[in-house]
Amino acid sequence: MLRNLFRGVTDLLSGAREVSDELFDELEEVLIASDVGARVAMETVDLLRAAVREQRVREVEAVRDLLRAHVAGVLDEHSRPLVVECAEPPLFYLMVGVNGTGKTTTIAKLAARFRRKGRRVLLAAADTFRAAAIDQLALWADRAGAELVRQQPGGDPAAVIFDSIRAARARGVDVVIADTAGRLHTKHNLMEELRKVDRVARRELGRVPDETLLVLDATTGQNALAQAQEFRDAVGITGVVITKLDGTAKGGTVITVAQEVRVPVKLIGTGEGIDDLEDFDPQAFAEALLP
Ligand SMILES: Nc1nc2c(ncn2[C@@H]2O[C@H](COP(=O)(O)OP(=O)(O)OP(=O)(O)O)[C@@H](O)[C@H]2O)c(=O)[nH]1
Ligand SMILES: [Mg+2]
Repeated sequence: MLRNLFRGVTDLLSGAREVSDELFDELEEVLIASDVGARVAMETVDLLRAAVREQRVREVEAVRDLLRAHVAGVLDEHSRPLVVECAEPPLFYLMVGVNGTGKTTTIAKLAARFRRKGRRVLLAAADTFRAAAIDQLALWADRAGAELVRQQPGGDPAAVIFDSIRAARARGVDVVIADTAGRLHTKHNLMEELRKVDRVARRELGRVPDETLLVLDATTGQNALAQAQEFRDAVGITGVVITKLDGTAKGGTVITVAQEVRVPVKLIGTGEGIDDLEDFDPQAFAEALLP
């Protein structure tokens, strides 16, 4: 499923014959081309140079092993598993992100996963911006066997959240997953609306959401970092979902987000189907990047 995520890097390292200064310069370039942020790429290569000097490494293969271990360490540092239990149900997830990153699809995948474990799931259609968005969620709710709370298009998203939590308690639902409208992280009024959604959720739950997951599209590259910083500052995200990792050669976004935003990557999306969701495993991901 995860193939060629770091094609530029693996091509360089399998083509090179010797460990040289040029190799490190080229490595920095291909890391950046694979969407590792410039600063992270520079720091990574500096660390590698130092390790190679210290350990008197001569084989390109060993450089690749060092890089893989370093990446696994970076990804592991802030890693934390998805919260799937809570003392006072419903477990509550809020999904946020810019337009088209895969929020609604990821919700469907999560709902299906909880349903497979026999949990009762309710989806909150708090993307009230477009009628089609509500219908899309309703369709997924049907397919996944989840319940749905919706209001009229154009309604107040915070009111949908309020209704959803109340309905979940009344019906004995285990998990509520709230969809929100895609919004540009630079649009102040929309970020303000999201803060209100978050406030209402906290008030109704009597705690912060168990997960506020920022959904990032792996193919958007360096912009993912700016998105992560803005959403983190606005609503305090607990984890990141990186979607569309199938068929991209730019897996570097994952490293940049992990190192610069210091929020754990919790899930990865590997396709458009309802089963194409995996828990993020730092070691396995590092191996997929640098097989
Ligand atoms: N290849 C691939 N496509 C995905 C993945 N996740 C979502 N998509 C596709 O991305 C497109 C957008 O997905 P949505 O779930 O509607 O995205 P959204 O964030 O809810 O979009 P808005 O509600 O408009 O902000 C759809 O065509 C999905 O099938 C993934 O992991 N891999
Ligand atoms: Mg959506």
